[in-house]
Formats: sequence, structure tokens, C-alpha cells
Amino acid sequence: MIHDVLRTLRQRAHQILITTHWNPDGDAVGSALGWAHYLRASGHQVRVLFPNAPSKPLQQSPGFQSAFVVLADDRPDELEGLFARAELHFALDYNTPSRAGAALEPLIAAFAGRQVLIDHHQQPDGLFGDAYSSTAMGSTSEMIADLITADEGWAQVDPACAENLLMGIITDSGSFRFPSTTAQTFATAARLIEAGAQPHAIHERLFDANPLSRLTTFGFGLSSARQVARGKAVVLRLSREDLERAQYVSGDSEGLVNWGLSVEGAEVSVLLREDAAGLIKMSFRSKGDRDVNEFARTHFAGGGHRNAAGGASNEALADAESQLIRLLESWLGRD
Ligand SMILES: [Mn+2]
Repeated sequence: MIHDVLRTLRQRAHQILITTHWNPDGDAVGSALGWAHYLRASGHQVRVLFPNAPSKPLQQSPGFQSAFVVLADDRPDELEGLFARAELHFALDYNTPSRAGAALEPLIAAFAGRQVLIDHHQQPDGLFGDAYSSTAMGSTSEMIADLITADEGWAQVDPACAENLLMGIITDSGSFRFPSTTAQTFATAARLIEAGAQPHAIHERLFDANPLSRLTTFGFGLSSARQVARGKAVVLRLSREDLERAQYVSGDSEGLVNWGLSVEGAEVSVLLREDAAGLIKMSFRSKGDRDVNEFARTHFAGGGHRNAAGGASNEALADAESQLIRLLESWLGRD
């Protein structure tokens, strides 16, 4: 099916639209910009439409500031025209239109052209006529590199394309640590480095660009750590007070939840964060077969991947935390 898409792309230049999920992460930005650079080098007209702005470091990704990149938030009046002009729409790194945000969802659902999904999340939406969807893959960026291989197109991969794809692989694999990292992942990374990507530059740009408030936020979060369920889970917490004292800005707590898994014996880590409206946002991480996607889906109106998921609670922070600990005890405390 995806080979048929590649064949179509080879026939003539197309008007192509690429979208990602809301709050685009390193893989969303990397796969979208990497694919855009590749398609442009192949002669296509490409627009990349991000639902909203990614973090500041991601805005430094090669090509992000180009005229072919549009933020839906900034230019709501142009969205209908972008979809109307496109012959092909690539939906990258998300599984269903609602993940692209309220402004894009109806436009994706109503799009009359060919819709192609490239993604590694569970439960791909049947709306997409063509799909390359595999939960075995660690990142959408690695899947884009596979498409380039299938297209025999590596000669067209320039440093900007390579750097974006390697960035997506690095961010979604936790710098090659997560179980989805395979020999093939490293082979693809090697090929991207040969094409001009620089892993040290990616790491510096993304991981050595923190505001001080992020360190302070981590400090509050880490000092709240509790072991529960006989040490199999670690629970971290950030109250609104903590966030005010840290002078928290959006994004400062990203990655904090992973530290819970660094505790010996921990199989699950959960971060509870109280947002400005008092809603409790929850992030779940796990190791191995521990399925936090199902846990978040069942108890906290959330979901995601087996080893990384999100959720939320309307309870007060202390109540949400004790409910969470009870559920973790009954899930993990027995075996
Ligand atoms: Mn991804």
C-alpha cells in the first residue's frame, strides 16, 4: 500500500501537505521536516503544518523557520486553503485526527485527497486510506528513513533531512535506550550521520538549553519521590505551589517522570502535576511488559504506548495521589 504511494510520488510533482500531532515533540518535528526536505529535493511542493509551536529548542531544527512551515495557531485563516490545495496529506506521528487539535481535526476528517498515515502509535484511525503504522517501530522518523530506503532515495538525503530524522530517532528512543531500539535503528542512524547529521549538535541543541526554572522544577519533583507497591513504582508530584516557587514555564517538567524508573526495582513511574486550572495531569512510564497504556486508559481517561502514556484526574492533588497509589498497589503489589 505504501509502495503504491511512493509510486504515485514518482510519477510527477505533487502538492503535499504534512501535519503532526498537537504539541509536536522531537519525533513529530523531526519526521515532518525530514520528510519535507526529502520530498522537496524530489521536486514536490510541500507545506508542513504544525498545529501549534513546539518547544524553543525544536524551533531551531533545520528548516523550521522556512516559508514552507506554517503554525496553525498563527494563521487560522489559511488552513482551509492549505487543505484545499493539497493533493496528498501525510499525517505523521499521530493515529487519529483529534490528536492534531480542534482547528485541524475537521479539515483532516473532511479532506478529499489521498491521506497517508505514517505512525507508530496504537489503534490507527481507519479514516486514513493508506497507512504505514507499526507499534514495533521506535519512532516515526525511523519509519520515514525506511520509506526513503524503499524509494531508493538516499542520494537525495541532505544534511537538513538527515539531522531532522536523527533528532526524531534520538528523542523517541531516549538516546537509543528504549526497548524499541534495534540493530536496524543503529544502522539507520549510521546512515543519517553519513548523510551529514551530527548527533552531538542535536544533543546540545535539545538537552543543554534548559532554563534554570527547569532545574528547579526537577528539584521539587525529585524531592517528592515516593516508592510504593513494594518498590515497584515511584510516584513524583508537582503541586501548583511547587511550580510557582520554581517559576515554572510550560515544558519544564518534560522528562522528569523518566527519573522514577532509574530507582532500583522500579518498573513503573508516575508524575502528577497540578495545572493552573487545578486539573491533575499524569505521565506514566514503565519498563518491559508493564502496560501503562492500559493502566492510564482504564483508570485515568488517558493512553499512549505500552511504556509511555498520559492521563488526567479531576480530583484534588492529594486525593488523586492516594487513588493512584491504591491502584498501583493492587496492580503491582501482589506479584
Ligand atoms: Mn513518535
